[in-house]
Amino acid sequence: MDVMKSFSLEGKVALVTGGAYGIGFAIAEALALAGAKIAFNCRSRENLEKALADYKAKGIDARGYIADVTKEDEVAELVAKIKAELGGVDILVNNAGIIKRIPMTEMSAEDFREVVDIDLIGPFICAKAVIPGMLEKGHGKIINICSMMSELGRETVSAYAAAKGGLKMLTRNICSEYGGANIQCNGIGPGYIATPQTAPLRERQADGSRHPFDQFIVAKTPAARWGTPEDLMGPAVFLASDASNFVNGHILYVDGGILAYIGKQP
Ligand code: NAP
Ligand code: GCO
Repeated sequence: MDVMKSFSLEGKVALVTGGAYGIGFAIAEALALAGAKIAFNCRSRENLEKALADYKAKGIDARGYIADVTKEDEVAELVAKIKAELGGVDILVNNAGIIKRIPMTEMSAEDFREVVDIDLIGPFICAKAVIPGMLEKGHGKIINICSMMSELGRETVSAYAAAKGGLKMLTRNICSEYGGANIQCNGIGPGYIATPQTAPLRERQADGSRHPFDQFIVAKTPAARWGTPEDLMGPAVFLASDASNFVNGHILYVDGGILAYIGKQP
């Protein structure tokens, strides 16, 4: 077996939802570097246009589409357009996601539903849209971007934790339901990554000091740093490639060791 060739994505078509910036952009870049053709979607035309320029600047001929992952008709049209322009989706990365940091007793059911809608129902809708094509092809890779909150809770993120915990189990269920058709569905559980989504947790205080949460996370992470989207590139190529054909239903935590560590004695 040519082990290094098993990591190649030549001839494959990858859809990265929410791939306009942040983690999704880095994962899409990694899959492109491994040979895949890249499609991504987001809701904002401004984000799309800037992302297309950013991909082009990296020499990546990515196709961008406006589509909301919570809208079944938009996702169906997205998958059809990709098939017409690039070919059927071989690799789906369910990356699009939001967070709302609100104490549960102050959070409206509407806010809770919006987070679950995007972070859990969206991945269901997108997986449901691409699996038929994967069944026709006889192979497929689905990578769900989970979270520390697939395993742990913390104050103010009840909806997000519920969604990401559910996404872990959706990952295992897709594995269970379609593993026999040579479709592998795994998760990546990023630790605390420096992206726009976590910017509020890293903002400098009025006196110029580091945000208390920033200090907490660095102390709680054995690697003693925030992760970067680039830390997720290698794991994503592994789970998108033939190198992981016997890995299914697994959540690969890329967290600098935070989940393994009880924390330093104060
Ligand atoms: P981000 O910087 O906020 O980017 C989120 C992306 O998703 C944007 O491109 C956004 O574009 C898109 N998006 C949001 N809602 C969408 C929808 N309904 N339909 C289509 N696209 C949508 O987030 P990130 O930090 O890169 O995180 C990406 C994923 O990793 C999320 O699932 C997040 O929960 C997860 N994660 C993040 C961290 C972290 O520390 N950053 C750690 C663990 C897991 P538009 O707004 O234009 O749609
Ligand atoms: C938070 C953070 C986390 C990260 C990530 C950790 O408010 O705790 O936003 O939820 O985004 O999910 O893995």
